[in-house]
Amino acid sequence: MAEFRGVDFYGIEALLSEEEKLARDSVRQYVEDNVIPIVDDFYERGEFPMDLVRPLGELGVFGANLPTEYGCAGMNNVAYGLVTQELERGDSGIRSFVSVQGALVMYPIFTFGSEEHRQTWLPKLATGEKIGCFGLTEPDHGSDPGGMVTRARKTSDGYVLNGAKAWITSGSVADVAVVWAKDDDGRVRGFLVEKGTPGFSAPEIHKKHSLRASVTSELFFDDCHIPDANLLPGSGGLKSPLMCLNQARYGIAWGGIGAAMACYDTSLRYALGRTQFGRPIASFQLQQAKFAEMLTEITKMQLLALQLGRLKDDGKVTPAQISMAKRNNVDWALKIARMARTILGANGIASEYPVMRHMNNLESVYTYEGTHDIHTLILGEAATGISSFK
Ligand code: TGC
Ligand code: FAD
Repeated sequence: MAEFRGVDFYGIEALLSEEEKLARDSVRQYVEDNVIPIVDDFYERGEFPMDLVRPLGELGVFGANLPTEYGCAGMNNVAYGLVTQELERGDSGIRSFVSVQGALVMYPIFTFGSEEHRQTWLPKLATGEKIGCFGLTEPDHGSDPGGMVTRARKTSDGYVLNGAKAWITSGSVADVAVVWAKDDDGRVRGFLVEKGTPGFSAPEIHKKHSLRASVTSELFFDDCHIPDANLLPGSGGLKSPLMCLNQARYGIAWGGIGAAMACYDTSLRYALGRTQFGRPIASFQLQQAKFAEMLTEITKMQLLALQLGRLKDDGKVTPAQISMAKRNNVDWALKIARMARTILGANGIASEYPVMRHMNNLESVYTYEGTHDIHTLILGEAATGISSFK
């Protein structure tokens, strides 16, 4: 099969710097050689490919937009976005692992941690020697994390955590969990909970139809004692975890482009090669309408993500702007995956092609990091000035 060259209908390539293209191309090649050939088997078995973690660390994708002084790649946000795009062209589960490690574990340690936290954790998380997870969602509090019931009770030398978190990516394989809990004053604080801490367990959730090449877990805290030193001192209020979500949602907005490109590319090659009624199915107007729609929407997704990245690099991006890109790009990635699946006919459900795997994965991506509905309401508030949550 010919090499994947990306989708660039609007000459967006010319808007990228050499460094940005280099970051994208090196990850694209890595994914082509090392992720795509194996990921479907892992997906079928319901396993995360752990052997990819250290090589991904060597590639510099973990916390890639954090500073080099902590062992990170120090990329700008556009380059980082292009990295997540290429990872998700492979599989949303691989991109999820990288998003959690960088945006949801390294970012809060960098932003709310002490200098000792940064020195201890960031270099090891950057190489993949250590793995992290992020516990915000609870069994009874998903879209409404402010209602969380996990508590951190102060003791003479630390805190005692009690509660549970649900649907936590990488939970069972993590060396450290960034856990959000309310203190005695009802204020949300972030804690580093290390694997093996008495009272802490992280059983894996099995039997998923989506993100099968990703570990998803519950986290339980049963009188789990956390030393004072493991409080993230700069954290305070629900705003702290929501700031982390901005970082992850940003990467997801780009990731959606990667999954959409994979589905577009697969279905176009298929339609050009598949003959019915004596002609390639790509020649039929009904199928051409699908390609016109896919190409247009991928181009819009790219423009949205690129300008979002430029705003982020200029320090001007707002959470609502990130919501718009996450909402739009994941929604369209899912629609494009469904369209691509129809073009492949019966082969669309076969694991020989990546389309249905992407489609199933995107159902999770549509829900996590703020559901499509929640981002609709965030944008509704940005437009009207009226919050529907209060
Ligand atoms: P609200 O009163 O609006 O806000 C509380 C405080 O936070 C501030 N704020 C933000 N700050 C930074 N970034 C944002 N995006 C922010 N959104 C709000 C806000 O200004 C306020 O600050 P202050 O100083 O006044 O205290 O909070 P609310 O309780 O009304 O909730 C608002 C809502 C619904 C938008 C929010 O809670 C929300 O986003 N819900 C969705 C939850 C969610 O996205 N969870 C994701 C869990 S992690 C995950 O899914 C990982 S997937 C992993 C993978 O990639 O594999
Ligand atoms: P609910 O909040 O119960 O929502 C159910 C439905 O109600 C949705 O359609 C929603 O849009 C709708 N709804 C809710 N509130 C409103 C409203 N005000 N108005 C209109 N409709 C509304 N969380 C983490 O903390 N860390 C992780 O690493 C993580 N990884 C995940 C991995 C996977 C594979 C999945 C599926 C989820 C993960 N999550 C993680 C959890 C994810 O963030 C939540 O699933 C998500 O925030 C939605 O919460 P919920 O599932 O409880 O749905």
